[in-house]
Amino acid sequence: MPQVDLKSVRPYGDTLDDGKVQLGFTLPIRYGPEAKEAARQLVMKMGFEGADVVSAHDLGGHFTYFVVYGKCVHSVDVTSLRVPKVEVEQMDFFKINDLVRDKLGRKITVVAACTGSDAHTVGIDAIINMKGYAGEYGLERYPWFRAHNLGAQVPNETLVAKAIDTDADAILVSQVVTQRNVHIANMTRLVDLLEAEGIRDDVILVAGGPRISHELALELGYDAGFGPGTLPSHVAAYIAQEMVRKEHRTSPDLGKER
Ligand code: B12
Repeated sequence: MPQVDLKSVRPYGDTLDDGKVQLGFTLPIRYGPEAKEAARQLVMKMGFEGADVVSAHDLGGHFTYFVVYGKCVHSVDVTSLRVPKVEVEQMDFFKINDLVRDKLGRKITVVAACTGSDAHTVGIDAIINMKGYAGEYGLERYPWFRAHNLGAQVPNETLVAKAIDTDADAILVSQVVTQRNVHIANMTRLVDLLEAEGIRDDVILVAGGPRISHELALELGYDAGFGPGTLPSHVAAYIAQEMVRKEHRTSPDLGKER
């Protein structure tokens, strides 16, 4: 392993600290020498040194796609970073179910949906559906979870009504489309509705999607946010552990001997 200075980390191209990066982007101009020069100049203006257009593809009409190499002159102090992340002990399917059985002694009910105008269900299905994702079962397969997946384009009102109807412990929201910050408005509206119903503090509120971070979720009044690459067990472990924490807060004796 190379000796990395964590106080000054730069991109690694061919050698440590050479700062080399690769950028890919499209310009709305016709393919040709001028287009390549435009891409090169743009990358220099971004602050990279030694910009080199290594590939330019005619996309047809007035569009050209570029791959440009450049040297980044900046570095980052990794030791100073504090990134909010979901605090959870990673557990597998079996340990999670054992925890719920032993410490709660009842099933955890979750309701999930892809809300608003968003129709991208693949992400929430990956977490909830029986067949699961990336070699893991989804929450429907967990014997100590009761999972309701409401699907795509679910109005916030419908999700809240289902949560009340099922006496849900957790609400899981997927937001994939972020154009014009539609996800912010949509996620905020859900919190408002839960507060209006007086049940915000009764549920664990979880958001997820490719552009959702834990930090954003916290800012919007959620308990946790999960981004790309999330596995069902990450979510199940978080909900199970949070449920146990909650139960202990409200009745300290509960679950100890079970
Ligand atoms: C498949 C797809 C579609 C399909 C969706 C089919 C379906 N049933 O889901 C169809 C063709 C319908 C579609 C339509 C559109 N799409 Co589309 N689509 C995609 C695509 C190619 C893949 C998304 C996907 O399935 N990813 C795989 C899953 C497994 O990943 P994931 O969603 O990130 O989920 C993981 C995590 O994020 C997390 N997670 C997700 N949700 C949740 C929820 C919880 C609670 C938790 C804990 C975790 C969690 O866990 C998952 C597993 O790890 C993406 C581009 C891309 N490559 O990502 C564009 C993309 C998402 N689509 C996009 C757009 C713009 C659209 C349209 C608006 C296009 C149009 N003009 O009509 C429409 C909108 C339709 C609508 N009303 O929502 C944009 C969104 C841009 C943006 N930032 O807003 C993308 C990024 C494409 C792009 N580069 O422009 N799309």
